[in-house]
Amino acid sequence: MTKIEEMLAVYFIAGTQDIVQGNLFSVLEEALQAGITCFQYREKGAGSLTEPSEIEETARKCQELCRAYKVPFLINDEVELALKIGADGVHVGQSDQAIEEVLRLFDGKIVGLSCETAAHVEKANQLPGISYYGIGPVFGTVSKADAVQPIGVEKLADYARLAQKPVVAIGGISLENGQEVLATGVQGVSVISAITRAESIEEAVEGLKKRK
Ligand code: TZP
Ligand code: MG
Repeated sequence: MTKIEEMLAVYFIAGTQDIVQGNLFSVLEEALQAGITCFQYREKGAGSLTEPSEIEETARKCQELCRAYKVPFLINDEVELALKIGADGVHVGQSDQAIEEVLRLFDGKIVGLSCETAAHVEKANQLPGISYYGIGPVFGTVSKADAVQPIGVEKLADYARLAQKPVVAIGGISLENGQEVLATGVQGVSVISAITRAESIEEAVEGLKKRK
């Protein structure tokens, strides 16, 4: 059993397109060794794989690595792939497959939903099956070309208060601003570039944990 709050602490997201050094598997393994608490495979945007068999093979390898470290393995958007390979769960956005349908398919598994507005959070609060909300982007991001305007930390704090589920913050979160983000009351931070572009993945993961 995964405790969702603990799983959200240092939540790493990546796909082929995010890798600037080494390869996805070496970066993921280093991040797992450093203590990430969740991994989401997100193959999306410029430079991502497009061949379904290659995506499946990559997903399975990432899943195997996560299993070895007992870290939950989620897939972004691709509900069918997540079901096919038996991922621990799925993360979807507001314009992906309808959340009600996703919840039916993933009964008993982890389902995360992206929320960008107070209205998104209020609507999500009506759906008890959702495991957690991903709220953001908090800051500008280099990792998502179609990201909406950043909401900033004040709105993040407002939305987190409104949320009846655990919250992970996303978007432009770094070693420099991570503690300020965590001080809003969110359960954790989800990052791409803070890990994929880190000089030291070990130091990045350590520095993104909430200081007591
Ligand atoms: N959704 C909102 S911002 C974002 C996603 C997937 C990208 C986060 O990447 P980074 O590099 O941590 O800003
Ligand atoms: Mg999506």
